[in-house]
Parts: sequence; C-alpha cells; structure tokens
Amino acid sequence: MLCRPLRRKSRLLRINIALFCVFLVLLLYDALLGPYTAKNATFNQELNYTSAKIHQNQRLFALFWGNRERVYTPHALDQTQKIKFKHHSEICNVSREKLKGREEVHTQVLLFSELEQLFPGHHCGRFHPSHCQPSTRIAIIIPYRNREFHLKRLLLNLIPKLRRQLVDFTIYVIEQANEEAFNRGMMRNIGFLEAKKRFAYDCYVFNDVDTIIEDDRNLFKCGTHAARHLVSGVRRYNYSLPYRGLLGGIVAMTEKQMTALNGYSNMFFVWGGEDDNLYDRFMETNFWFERTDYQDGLVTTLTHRKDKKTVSRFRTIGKTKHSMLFDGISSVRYEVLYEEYKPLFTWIVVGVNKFLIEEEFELNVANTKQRISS
Ligand code: NGS
Repeated sequence: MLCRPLRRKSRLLRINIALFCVFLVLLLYDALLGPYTAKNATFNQELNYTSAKIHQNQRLFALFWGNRERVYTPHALDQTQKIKFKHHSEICNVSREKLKGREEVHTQVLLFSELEQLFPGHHCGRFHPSHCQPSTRIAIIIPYRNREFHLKRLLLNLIPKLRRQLVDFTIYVIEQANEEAFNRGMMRNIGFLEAKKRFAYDCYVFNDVDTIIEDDRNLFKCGTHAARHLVSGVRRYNYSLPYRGLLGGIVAMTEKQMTALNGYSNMFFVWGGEDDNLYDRFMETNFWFERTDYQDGLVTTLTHRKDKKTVSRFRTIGKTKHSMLFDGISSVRYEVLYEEYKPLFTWIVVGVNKFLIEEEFELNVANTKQRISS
C-alpha cells in the first residue's frame, strides 16, 4: 500500500532526471559546439548569418525552433535616415584628368574590418563626398551567395574608384539564403525594391559580385534617355564581348527604366539567361541601353566553378514578349530573413520559394495563351 505512491513518485523523479539530463546535454552542446561553429565561421566566412550571427542566447531557442532567425539591427533604418551630411554649395565635379584611369586589379582578400579601416567615412553602406555636393545618389546592388572572396575583392577595387568619382553611393549586398538554385535576376529585383524602400535613389547600378571595373573613368551614373551597360570588354575574352547584345556584369538604370521593363525575370534559376531576357525586354519597350566607351568600360571577371546550366532558360527567353508583363518586380515574392547595416554595405538575406514562383509563372502563361486564343 505504502509503496505505490512512492513508486509513482520515483517514476516522476526518473522522468524529471531524464528531462534534466536532456537539458544538460543541450546546454553542453550549445556551450561546446556553439562557439566552435561561430569561431570557424569567423575564420572561413565572415558573412554567415545562420551560425555566426545568431546571438549566443538565441542559439538554444534556435535548436528547438529551427534556425530561421529574424535578427534586425535595432533602429538601423532610422540611423541611416538620421545621418546628416554637411550641405555644400559647390556641386561635385569629376573631370577625367582628376581620375586615375585604368589600373591593375588588386587580388588581395582582406577582412571586412581591414576594408573598413582602409575606407573610413562609410555609414550603413553609404559614402558621401566630404567637400562637395554630389549631383546624384546611387544604390549599388550586388546579388550574392557563397562568394565572400569575390565580394571582398570587389569592395577593395570598386570603393576607391567610386570615391574618386565623387558620387553619393550606398552598397546593398542581397544574399539568397535558400539551398535552392541561385537566382541572380530575382536578387537584383529584390535589391531594387529594398533599396527603393529606404530611399528614392536617382540611379540603381546592378553589379555582379565577380565583375570588377578596371578604370575609374567608367562612371557609375544613369542616363535619362537610356539605361547603361558598364561593360565594353571582358579581360577573359581578350577585352572583347562574346556577343554584341551582352547585358551581363554591370547595368545602371533609373527607377523609371526599371519599372518600364518590369525589372528582371524571376525565372532564371541556376546560371545564365536573365541578362539576355533583359535585352529582349528592352526590345519590347521604348527604352534602350547605351554602352560605356570602349576604353573606359573594360572589366575583369573573377573565376568560379559554374553551376549546372538549365535548358529551360532558352524556353523562358522565348516567352519574354508576354511574360515580362507578369514576371518581374511586379511578381517577386520573398521574405527578408536577416538584415544588418555594416559600414561598407547593407546586408540583406532573403528567402525565396522556387516552387511557388514557377507555379505562378506557368499559371500566368496558360492564362495569357487562353486570352490570346479567345
Ligand atoms: C550566355 C548567357 C548569359 C551570360 C553570357 C556570358 O551564354 O547569361 O553567356 O557568360 N546566356 C544564356 O545562358 C542563355 S560569361 O561570360 O559571364 O560566362 O551572361
């Protein structure tokens, strides 16, 4: 009789002890493995939002609820709006003589902290010349994933050239978080929308992470009548272009031009085609693009292992005339998973859903076909 409640109690005690042990194991895992992974992340990869950026006390929570984190820098957006730069009456004037001209591409890979020391005076990704009033404010959008070496090299080479061009510029690094195939066109669309949300820039420059301008006379600016392609020759093609209609690498567009084209297609996953699709979009509108003069627009592209190409990209290009009406900035769906305002760039990590995007696209194609045939 007496034993029964005791046995129940001891069973309860055993469950409690077991739960406590599980808790201890989790604590140990967090204490031992947590710093290890975070440390590794710092050495190999500084931009690693899943392990390095999850704050220590959030890690246990992440263990239970998955590591999809929403860690916003508090009030960072307000801070960017609050930064006041002295207004100068004298408009910045860049004459060709004051620029350095063509330079050898620097190949070092510095830490972000070293880059920040090298280029002081940047706040939340923005630089504003200190002695004159820039005539234009531009957003530079860099689609990104797993290419930290390239990003560091690009910043090392691009920032000094832009500083000499005396423009007010803000760099946005748009990272696709998913394991899914990379979609450069969509990252460009998202970069445009996210930058526009923060400020109505006069000009949006889309710069691939592996494309480095060699000459500071290749001015980062937009044209009122035409968009601009800032690449006239690529080093690995012996400073020529593989074909005349190439629109890859670096493109500068105003909001008006971007909106008229409905931006880039969201349908080019993996590698290639989104720039050819952009070319076709120009053909369908009244807008056109011009190219930087040959001697100013030479670029070096950094090498990397190319992802497997998809055959479907040619099919998608063939549909541009109709699909550009529903496929682009008007239809891009994404979720901002993380954002951080670093001195040299604003880092925005986004999640996209390939399945939903493709499903919506096919549905729209079918609807269009039906409308045309009836
Ligand atoms: C074409 C791609 C473009 C790409 C261009 C240059 O074949 O997206 O090569 O490539 N078009 C298609 O795949 C349909 S590059 O020199 O960057 O290797 O921009």
